[in-house]
Amino acid sequence: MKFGINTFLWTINFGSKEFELLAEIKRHGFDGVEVSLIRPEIFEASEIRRALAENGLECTVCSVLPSELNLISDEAAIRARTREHLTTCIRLTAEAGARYIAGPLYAPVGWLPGRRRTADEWKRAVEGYQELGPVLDEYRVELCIEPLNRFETFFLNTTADAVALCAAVDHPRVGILWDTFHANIEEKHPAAALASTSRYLKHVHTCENDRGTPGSGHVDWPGVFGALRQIGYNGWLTIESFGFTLGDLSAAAAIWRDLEDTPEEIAWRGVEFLKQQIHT
Ligand code: LER
Ligand code: MN
Repeated sequence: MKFGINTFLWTINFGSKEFELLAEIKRHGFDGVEVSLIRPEIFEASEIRRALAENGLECTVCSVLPSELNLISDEAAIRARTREHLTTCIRLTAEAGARYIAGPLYAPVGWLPGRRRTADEWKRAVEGYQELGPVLDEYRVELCIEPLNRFETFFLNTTADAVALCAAVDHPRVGILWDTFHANIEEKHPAAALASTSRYLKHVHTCENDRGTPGSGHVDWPGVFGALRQIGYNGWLTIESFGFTLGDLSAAAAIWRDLEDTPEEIAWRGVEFLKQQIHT
């Protein structure tokens, strides 16, 4: 398995200003960095590729939709703009040297219309991802769809729904990003849910139940690692948490207090803990 750190811990838009972090990230034993891609026009793909390579780090991409975009919107023009945006993001993912683009790429985080998802929305998501299939093939990128907890989306909350969505899309490059934080809220048995993702699992976000340091709370880590072993997962384990004072980003993730003394503690202690778990 490979260990990554998501840069939401420090910034909403990762770029050259943050390259000074890379040597320290490498020194603490990470194999890669998960960079955020929200606004393509400011994403420094080739600079990121070069800086990560210089530091011996690999890249994955985490993406969320800007508030004006929505793959399941009832407006065809918005869906078309969202597919165009995702096409650009997939190309930029490849340009940054990454093979995975991951996140809740169906609707903006925090969009809660106050009702259940409709059959039409489900169909639009399936069709939207199917239309992106050839783009994923062209750039050899895997799209990892992330179910979020009910307070961040109404569209996809459970692992079972994520599996059903991927089965309906039925494209080998479309699969699941499974996040320990969201699963802890939504699943009765997170480890069993993780095992049920089977061949659809493409990426994992590791985070404690309070979004703090992995290993410091009540996430069932032995269960999580047991499930990963059971399905033969050999991909990324990326620590994802959020800066404590990052304005909109902290607000989107509902971070209203310091989770640890410093954000770095989540990364450095977290990776140490996760590596120990592999050997237990
Ligand atoms: C959001 O809660 C999350 O888990 C991320 O991966 C980005 O949306
Ligand atoms: Mn996540």
